[in-house]
Amino acid sequence: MKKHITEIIDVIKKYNRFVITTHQIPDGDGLGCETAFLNLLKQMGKQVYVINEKSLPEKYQFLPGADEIDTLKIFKKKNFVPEVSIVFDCSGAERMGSVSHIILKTPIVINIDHHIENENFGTINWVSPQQSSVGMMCYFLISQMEKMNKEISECLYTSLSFDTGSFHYNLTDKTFYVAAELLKYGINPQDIANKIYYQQPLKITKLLALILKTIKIDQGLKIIWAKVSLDMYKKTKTTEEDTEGLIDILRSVKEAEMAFLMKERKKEIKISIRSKSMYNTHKIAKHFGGGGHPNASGFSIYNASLKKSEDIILQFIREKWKDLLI
Ligand SMILES: [Mn+2]
Repeated sequence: MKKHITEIIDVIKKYNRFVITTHQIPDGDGLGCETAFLNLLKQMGKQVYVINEKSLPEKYQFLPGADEIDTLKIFKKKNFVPEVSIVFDCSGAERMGSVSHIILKTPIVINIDHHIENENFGTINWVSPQQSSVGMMCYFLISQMEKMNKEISECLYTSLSFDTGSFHYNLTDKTFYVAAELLKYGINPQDIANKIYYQQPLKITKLLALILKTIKIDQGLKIIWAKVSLDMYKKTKTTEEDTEGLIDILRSVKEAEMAFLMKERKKEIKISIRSKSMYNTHKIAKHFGGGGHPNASGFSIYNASLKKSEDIILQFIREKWKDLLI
């Protein structure tokens, strides 16, 4: 870890023009890291842009610097030629979406991630699967530089909170150590939790109502699942980004040890899986070419309907459930 941190700090000090990104559908961990680095690099007088494939989910607008996050379309008009790119929370380059075309062209690509299956697509690859969030890694780096401040702390606390399901899982003594260190900068953890978890626009609850109608459960295997169709997004004026976190409502069911949510895309079904302590979701995701962590993973099935995908997944789980236990 020390070697990577020193190497990355050297690059940050040496160069001046940076771009930052995370995975296509940005989440609290990725956005927290992006805004933390935006604040860090600006504080150091560097030129920096954050580019994401998809627009910012409304509830993350509170992050310091969030209003400066560009979509690819806006960034392209800027004629900015970056020297260094920094990619957070992406196991593979394709996870960035079309932003990857800009990122991979930069002379130096810094890949900072905590997914075990990371493909090391960067020129510097700092991959640390034992860390509960990439935000943790950013904390170690930025505190080493002695550049921590209240804004950065707020961003990184958001990463920690998001990737631990509001401090419910992926927890070690280090997670609480970093959280405690972050609080020293005067942030308000209750206020941040309210912003992340209790600022859901009504349309999302309406989407949830439609999703909940599709719930099915396998009582024997303790697995619950539900579906989201393109039609449901249309009816509620929502998009896939608005499904973030909804799967936790499925996981919260007493009778379930594992939950999956199937999201229809054009020619693709995107599946998110979450578990409590019985199942390792990563083993399922890996079988289908996806990735993640023991309690939270994702994968896609291509050119199949929601129904067909449901059959494929259930058949696999019912056959292999013994191998999937933690
Ligand atoms: Mn993450």
